[in-house]
Amino acid sequence: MAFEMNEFSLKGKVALVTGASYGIGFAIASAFAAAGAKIAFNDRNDDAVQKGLAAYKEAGIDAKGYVADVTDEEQVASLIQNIEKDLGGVDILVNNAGIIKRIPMLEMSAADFRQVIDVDLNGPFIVSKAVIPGMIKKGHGKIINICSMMSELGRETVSAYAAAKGGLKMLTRNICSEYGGANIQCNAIGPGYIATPQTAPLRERQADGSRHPFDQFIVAKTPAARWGTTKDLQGPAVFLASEASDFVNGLVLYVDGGILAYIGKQPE
Ligand code: NAP
Ligand code: GCO
Repeated sequence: MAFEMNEFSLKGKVALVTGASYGIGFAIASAFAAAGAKIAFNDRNDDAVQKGLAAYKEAGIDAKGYVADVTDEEQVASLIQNIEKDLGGVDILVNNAGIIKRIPMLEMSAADFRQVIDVDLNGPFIVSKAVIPGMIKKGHGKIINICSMMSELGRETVSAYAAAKGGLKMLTRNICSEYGGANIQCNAIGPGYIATPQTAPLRERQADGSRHPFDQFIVAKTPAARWGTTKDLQGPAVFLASEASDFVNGLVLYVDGGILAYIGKQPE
């Protein structure tokens, strides 16, 4: 059986990447554009969408940007209708929009906990639910959920985020289970520690110019001995969006420089 490189092509596919004005979402959407896809993204306010549109334009990408909050079912319904009108039905969805609140559990309010679950878990449910009927009609679809190290591991201060990302791993498997028969592949990417605005507080230089202790901890805990870049996520995302992965379903592909394989540095 001959293998053809165009199995990785996304030519003519319509891809929606949520929360993709910058950061991981922007990098994934840019890779999809390079592979031939038409790009739609949303963000919660017009300012972020305009900044995103300028960034895509600078990168030579003709993306469409929309204001929509992923936690709001009505806004998401109009988002999907507008994309259908402007570009066609969504073939590829990346549930990327996410937030984190780093607060020790005993100091965290139930309202803060709920808000993280709302964006990071209810959001992917709402957006997936809005695109799956169109994918069933088309006879194919790809959904990629952006999970985390915290889909597998806990740490101090991120109880809500870990609960949401652990839940998102199971939502991934459930969408695969429920709609795999309709030729929809739902997989996830579990990024390791990636240098973006979300993780900037963990990399801030100390007053004496030395590296943040968490920054040093992550480099020591990562066999690749570095933070990930948004570029590291591009190839895996294109693979999971393309026909090359048509029999891969319900998987979390960890792109973490080896963190999950490693017990940690031995004592000297
Ligand atoms: P980021 O830099 O904070 O970007 C997140 C994006 O989501 C922003 O554009 C943000 O918009 C948008 N967003 C937040 N809430 C939204 C909502 N309710 N509706 C629509 N858009 C919303 O984060 P990132 O580091 O690129 O992370 C992207 C995804 O990867 C997140 O799901 C994150 O949890 C996950 N992740 C990140 C890392 C990492 O190390 N960076 C590792 C693993 C997983 P605003 O600008 O308006 O806030
Ligand atoms: C944290 C981080 C993480 C990462 C990422 C790891 O405070 O521990 O922000 O949660 O962003 O999700 O995969």
